[in-house]
Amino acid sequence: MRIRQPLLVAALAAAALAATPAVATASDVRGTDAPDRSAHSVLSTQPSLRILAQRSGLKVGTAVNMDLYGSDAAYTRIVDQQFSTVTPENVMKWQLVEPTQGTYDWAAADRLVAAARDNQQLVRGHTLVWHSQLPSWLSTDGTTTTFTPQQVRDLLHKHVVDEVSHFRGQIWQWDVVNEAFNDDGTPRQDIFYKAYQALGMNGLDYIADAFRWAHQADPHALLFYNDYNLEFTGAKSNAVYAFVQQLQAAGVPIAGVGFQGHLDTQYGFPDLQNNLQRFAALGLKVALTEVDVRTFVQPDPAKPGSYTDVPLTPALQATQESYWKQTLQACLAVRSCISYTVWGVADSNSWIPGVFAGEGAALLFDDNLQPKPQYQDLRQVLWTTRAPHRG
Ligand code: 9MR
Repeated sequence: MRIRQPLLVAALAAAALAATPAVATASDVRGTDAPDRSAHSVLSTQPSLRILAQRSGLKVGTAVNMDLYGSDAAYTRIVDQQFSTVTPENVMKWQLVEPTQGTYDWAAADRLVAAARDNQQLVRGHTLVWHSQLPSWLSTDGTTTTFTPQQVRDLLHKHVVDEVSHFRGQIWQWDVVNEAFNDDGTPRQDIFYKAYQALGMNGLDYIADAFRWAHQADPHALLFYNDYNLEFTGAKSNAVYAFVQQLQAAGVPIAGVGFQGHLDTQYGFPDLQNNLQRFAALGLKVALTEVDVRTFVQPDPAKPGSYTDVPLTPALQATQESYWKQTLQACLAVRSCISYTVWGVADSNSWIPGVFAGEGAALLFDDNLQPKPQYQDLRQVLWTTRAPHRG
């Protein structure tokens, strides 16, 4: 599936960028006066992220919340208009597709895949094997299960084959295995690792199995290993770097590595481009798969104990914008970086406030689905960066 490139796109983009402010003002973005969610004047008059990204061949994506997609018109319009690839935020996870053992529910995921086809978007399948969001009949904590090791291996095989077969031919990239390593570089001791060890194998052999099974079920899908904190050079990034070389040496059909990109202004900007580059130098594709940039936000005076999605200081807002620009610039600079996906549309639907108290404002659109300066920053980067074209 390729997005057709209208001949006039570049000229239109230039004209529209010139005619509009490069960066929205704070009042454009966070105006509290009865926001009009229907108008979207900025969005409808400026070339979208997906149009601007055509210059480099980069796909720009978002995670999609299927409780909102199709029911919230403004949300749906942004997903359809701005992005050339979509990732289901939750609805392809094992817990959601097989809530009862042996009974599949593909409805929500099918709806997203169909919408993506209508909108000429590619789909990142997320995620086949993960210690979290497992169905409760299999494991309630990711580390213990009532099934025997051989049963776990058989269940994993069935799950991977059934899910990949169901979506065969419709998925561009699959996150086959997600977050298998700890920050110190050791393997995560989840039910899969423990089952394989108990069977007398290397605990990490479940990963090679999952890639091979997925490849048999859909030979054309690009199969990815996906994780967080790979952006920073350190124990985890080094461990994954060594491990994917073992997979390659063993002939495992791994096509790429996904760098989630959940950044926080308090930790400094990572050595991202070098890390993307060193994985790419192994002959792998790379992708930014879950980008968001959180920061400390202002308390909500109306609700004690709650927070707004307004950064605590203008300096933090500026740091966020700098991080957003740098993530995209790093991806654009590496020809094998084939997609750049943000983890959600608006601050109001982000996972961040639920997990990091006092932090938020992590996405490109505000609580009223109005574009933030970060959104304009990405457009500016796409327009001004000379990047190698990716096929
Ligand atoms: O954004 C997802 C959120 O809605 C879920 O509640 C959460 C469950 O752990 O998963 C979130 O997405 C995660 C992604 O699937 C894998 N990388 C980390 C993401 C944030 O937790």
